[in-house]
Amino acid sequence: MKVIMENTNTPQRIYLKDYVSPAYQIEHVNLHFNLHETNTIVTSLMQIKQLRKEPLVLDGENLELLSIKINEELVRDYQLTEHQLTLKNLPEKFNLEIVVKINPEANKACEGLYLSKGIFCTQCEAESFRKITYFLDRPDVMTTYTVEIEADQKKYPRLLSNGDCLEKKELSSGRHYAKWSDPFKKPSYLFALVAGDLGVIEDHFVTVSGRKVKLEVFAAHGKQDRCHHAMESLKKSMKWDEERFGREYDLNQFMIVAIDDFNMGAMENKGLNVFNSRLVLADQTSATDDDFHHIEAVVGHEYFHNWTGNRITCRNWFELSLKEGLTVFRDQEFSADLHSRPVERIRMVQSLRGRQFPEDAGPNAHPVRPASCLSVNNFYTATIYEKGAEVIRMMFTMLGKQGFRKGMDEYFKRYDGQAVTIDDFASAISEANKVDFSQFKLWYSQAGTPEVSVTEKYDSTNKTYQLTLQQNTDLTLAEKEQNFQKKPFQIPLMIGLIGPKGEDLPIHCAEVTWNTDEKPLLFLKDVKQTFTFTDLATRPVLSLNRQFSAPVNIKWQPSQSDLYHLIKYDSDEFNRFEACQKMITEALQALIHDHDLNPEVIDTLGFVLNDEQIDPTFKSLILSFPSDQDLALIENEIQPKKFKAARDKLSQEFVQKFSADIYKLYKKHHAISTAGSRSLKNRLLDILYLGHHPEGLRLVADQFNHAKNMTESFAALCALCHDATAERDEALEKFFERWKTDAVVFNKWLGAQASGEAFDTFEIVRNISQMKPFDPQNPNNLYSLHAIFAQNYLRFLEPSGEPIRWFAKEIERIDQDNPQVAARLCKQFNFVKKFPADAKAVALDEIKRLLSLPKLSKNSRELLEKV
Ligand code: HT7
Ligand code: ZN
Repeated sequence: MKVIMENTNTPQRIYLKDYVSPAYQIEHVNLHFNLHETNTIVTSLMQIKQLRKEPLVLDGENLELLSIKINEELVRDYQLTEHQLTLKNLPEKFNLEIVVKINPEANKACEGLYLSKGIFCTQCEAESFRKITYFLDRPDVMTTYTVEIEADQKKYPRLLSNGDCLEKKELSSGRHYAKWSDPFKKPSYLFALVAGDLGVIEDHFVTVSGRKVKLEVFAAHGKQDRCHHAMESLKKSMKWDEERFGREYDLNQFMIVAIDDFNMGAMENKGLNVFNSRLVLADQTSATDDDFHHIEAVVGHEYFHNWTGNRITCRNWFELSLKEGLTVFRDQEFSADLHSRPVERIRMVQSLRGRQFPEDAGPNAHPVRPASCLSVNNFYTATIYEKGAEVIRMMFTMLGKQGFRKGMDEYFKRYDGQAVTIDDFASAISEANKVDFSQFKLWYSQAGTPEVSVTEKYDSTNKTYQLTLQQNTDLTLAEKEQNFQKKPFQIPLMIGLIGPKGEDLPIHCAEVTWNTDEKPLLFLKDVKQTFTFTDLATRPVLSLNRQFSAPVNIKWQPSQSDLYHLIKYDSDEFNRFEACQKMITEALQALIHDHDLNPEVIDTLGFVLNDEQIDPTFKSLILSFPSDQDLALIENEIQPKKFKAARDKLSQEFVQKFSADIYKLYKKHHAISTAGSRSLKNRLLDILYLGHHPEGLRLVADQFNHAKNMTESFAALCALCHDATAERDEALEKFFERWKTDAVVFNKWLGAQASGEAFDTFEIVRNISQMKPFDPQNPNNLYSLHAIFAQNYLRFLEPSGEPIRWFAKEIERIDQDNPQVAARLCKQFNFVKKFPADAKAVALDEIKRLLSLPKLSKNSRELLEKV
């Protein structure tokens, strides 16, 4: 045996172009777990086939190697480094047995096998199976698994793994045993094990071919009553995937387990999804309407991975968007089919603009298929997920629903059971529809958000309207360094022309393409193109990029009257929302730069407020004001006080002019118990409170004190946190007493305070972080307090720099235990260049200090190095 120590301080950059297929295939693996909190023994027995005559290099981290056997013979000749085990001179086929010891209790990273509140659980994506045993821990090595688990029967009555349970038995000395088998080949990142004392609810689903599938949702004892919404969402997902994509579930059982300590939202392990408990547990008293909606979408997302991710997986992690972009698209369509399509589209775009556009404009901009990275864990970005979904949505828009389904059927037919690439996906979709995607695929390799500038010319004599579109996409920092030449994108823009009465005018234009859903599309392929529309007796008002058909920024300066025309009449709800947001944003920008507020803006808001045709959820969205993050994206400097003053002024003017209408509408919807009415009345409550309505504070306090559900109570609590009043303190105390022992709801108490505008917010946040029941290692607590506070620019960017210093110290502490969570907090520095001068100087110093720490994780290092 030879042990070689690597230098772990210089993480290696990896490149997509260096991909080499595996030299060995693992045909089957049997894993045996002897579970003990501090010393678990893992025995793996792999049947291996050699594909190329090369040494076998297995991945492994934080493992204590106990023994290696080849064909039952002890092996002494091997090389061991901190991250790899190498075996040489191997036969073409052999059985390899490896025994290792691991310590789940000491594992605080929530990766590999760890303990969460006394429950053994695993998280293997992306590269953490190697923290469980030595393995070819890469997604293109797909294997069948059998899993044997032994544990103390009293402490761990449930022993779960992937697939179907084959056997259960009692062992001596209070231990017991279970054996699971998963007949489908899968990559190691989809392996899962859970052992613990859990409550469960059970149900079943009969698939389209008549198979009965047992469904189980597991959670801590006493929480079963909060699992029903997740179960219903699962059944809806199974049915929807059969109907919309012809995908039937393949195993005899499907399990969801809720865990309190989890780095992300959920994980699609084959047949055994592990969820962050905040995305499972919900009832009217503990969860908001948004939580219910989010749970349904994430249960769907993880379930849909069974086909897009598990049956067909990624060849390597650069291709992550193959499964994530596609599965986000599928979960978005699920929500749109179940609820209101326009409302869902607005929510998607708000999320894209709030998370992905800033990423694409910042130091960590990368293409949907990145070319290189330091840490694979940093791939889990809004670009891979949300922009990836937008790219698929553009295919869907170009081909129409039918054409896209044809392409998806072809994809499943060609690649089931394989690890493939984004190119493979694109070829299945395009070849099934006989279209050429060669230019379109640039969306995968070029980063940045394209800007499309609009010029219009109407000729009343010839009754023609000319639309000239020009595209530009700034180079990212990385692209500038590589002298990258960007090519024009193929941009599908759904279009409408609106007449003087608000009617959609007929479209006559040779260059328009009609998709199979009869929607008119313009394809902008060159840098600049002019499109001519004929037979227009009057000048039309343009409605471009309807449904947000392409993820671009439209640079267009319509006249005020055209903008108001769109707000009032556009038949495309998304563009109606868009026009109203444009009006509000421009009004705020005027105020930020000390210009006057145009009174017509307030009148138009009043028109929207009183429009009885508008559905309440849509009304609450159309009346929403841009956040600090939205303004940071379009302003050169973040000016938190000015941003707040502008928003407050707009609310005040609105309340002054429409006080009675807003109040009346609030009261009306307060009496209706639907999610739509709650969302509108909560928006109006905010406007009344921030707009200084004389009854504002009383209304908020009353709503809190008499809340019938969490949606009402949480909205009121958040509003109260904007001022240091006695009402705030009372409400916080009451909420705390009610929920302090609830691991999920406690996060709401944290989040409300972290997002508060009150002057003492930082002091409160810092105090909470040092007091029980705040758990300084729990990811949800850290996201709810630290991450939310860092987005609260008004209080985070205080000129003293104290909040930033505290935050950086916390990153340093967290990074030692849980690099994934620390890296997520590091992203809050992405906009450091736009911070106000004092805060910027402190932040840059702190970033430098963090980078000088020799033990800083590669996750955090990669992100901070770029800012
Ligand atoms: N595919 C899952 C990603 C995920 C993950 C990745 C890295 C570290 C921890 C993680 N937990 C879950 C979730 C999904 O996108 O469906
Ligand atoms: Zn996913």
